[in-house]
Amino acid sequence: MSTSFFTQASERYAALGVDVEAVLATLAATPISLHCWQGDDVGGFEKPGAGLSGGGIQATGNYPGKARSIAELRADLEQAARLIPGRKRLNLHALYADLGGKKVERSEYDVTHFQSWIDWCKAQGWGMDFNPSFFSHPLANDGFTLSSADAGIRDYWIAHGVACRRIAAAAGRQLGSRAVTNVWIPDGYKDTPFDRKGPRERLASALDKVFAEKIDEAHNVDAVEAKLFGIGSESYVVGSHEFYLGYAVTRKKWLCLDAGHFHPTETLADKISSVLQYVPGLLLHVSRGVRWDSDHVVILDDPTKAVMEEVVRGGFLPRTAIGLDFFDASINRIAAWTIGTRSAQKSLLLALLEPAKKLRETEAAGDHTSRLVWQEEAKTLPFGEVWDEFCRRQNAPVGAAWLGEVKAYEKAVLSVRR
Ligand code: RNT
Ligand code: ZN
Repeated sequence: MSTSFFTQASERYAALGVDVEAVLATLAATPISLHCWQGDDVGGFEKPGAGLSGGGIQATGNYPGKARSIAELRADLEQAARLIPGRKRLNLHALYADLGGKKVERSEYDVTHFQSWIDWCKAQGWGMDFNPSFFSHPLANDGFTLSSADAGIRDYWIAHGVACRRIAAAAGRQLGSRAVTNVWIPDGYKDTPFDRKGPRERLASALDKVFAEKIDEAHNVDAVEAKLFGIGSESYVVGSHEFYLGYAVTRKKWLCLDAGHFHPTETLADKISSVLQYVPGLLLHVSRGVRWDSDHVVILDDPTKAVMEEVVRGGFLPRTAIGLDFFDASINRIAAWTIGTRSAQKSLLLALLEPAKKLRETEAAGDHTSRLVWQEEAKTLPFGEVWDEFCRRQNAPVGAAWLGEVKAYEKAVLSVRR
C-alpha cells in the first residue's frame, strides 16, 4: 500500500526531472555528525559531576536521565542511532576523554585517552569528528584562552589544540574516514573593550602555532568557528566572522558556520556560495537559535531548508561536513538527537528533491514568473512519501513510531538514573 504511494510520488518527481532513486542514494551516502554533547548537557566526564561552565554557552532545563558516564552516553547514542536513518558519525569534544578516573591535563591528552571512543566508533561503523575543548576549565575562567594576554595560559591552550589535531588524525587513520577538527573558543568581553586589536593578533598567532604541524588531509582537516556574541561576551568576541573568514581564506582552513552565531535577521544560507568561493570546505553546525544563540533542537524550518538548498544547488556536498550543534536539557535527550537529526536529514532530502532543472531553466530564460510558480509548486510535492520510504529502506522507524521506543527506553533506563 505505502509502496504504491512512494511509486506515485516518484512518478510526480520524475515528471519534473527529479530522479528519486538517485536522491535516496545521495541521502544515504551523506553522513550527519551526531554531537556527543546533547547527551549530557555539555558536561563531559573529565571529573565526576562536572558540568558546563563558562564559555558563553548554556544548556537550560532539568529533564531527568542525562548520561552520567561514558558508558551511559554511548548506550544513549546507540539508542538514538537506531531511530535515525542514514549514515552517522560521532562528533566528540575533548572533554569527553576516557581518563579512567585519572587527572590528565588537557595539554597532555593523546590518542590513548580517546582510544575507547575510536574503538566504539569502529564498532558502530562510524567516522569521528573532533573538537578541542576551550571551556569548562580553570584556565578558561577569565574568558580568554588562545587569545589570553597571559603567555602561560595561551601556551596551555595551544598545546591542547596541537594534541587534539593529533588525536583526530589518529582517529581518522584508524577509522579510514577523515575527521574534521573544529576550533571554537569562547574568548571575548562582557563589556566594551578599549583594545580590540591585541586579542585578535594573539589569536592569529596562537592558531598558527596550533596548526603548525602538517597533518595528512586524508586523516584530518581543520575548521574554525566564528561567532557574533555569547553569554558574558556580549560586547566583543575575539573570533568574529571577519576574523575567521580572513583566517580560513589565508590559511586554507575550513570555515564552520553555526546557524545560531549571527544577527537574528541575517541569512546563513546566503553566505554559503560566497565563502565557498574562497575556503576549501564548509563545516555546518546545524542549530536553531531562538532570539539568541540558544541551541534549540533543529526542526524542519525555513532557515534549515535554505541552508541545505544552498549546499545542494551549489554542488557543495563533497566540500561540506554536516554537524549538529544543539543542547536542550528540557526534553528527553535521545528524542532531541532523533528530532534534530531526522529534521536535518529531511531538510537535505527536500533540497535534493527540488525540481532543479525546471527552476534553472526558467531562471536562465529570464522567466521569473514561471520560476515563482515552480518554487511554490515544489513546496507541496509529496516529499513525505519519499522520506518514509527512506526510513523503511534504512530499517529506521517510519513517522513518529520511534517515540514509543524512546518512551520505553526512558522508563527502563533513563528514569532509574538519579
Ligand atoms: C559555541 C559553539 C560551539 C559549541 C560546541 C559545544 O557557541 O557553537 O560549537 O556549541 O563546541
Ligand atoms: Zn557551534
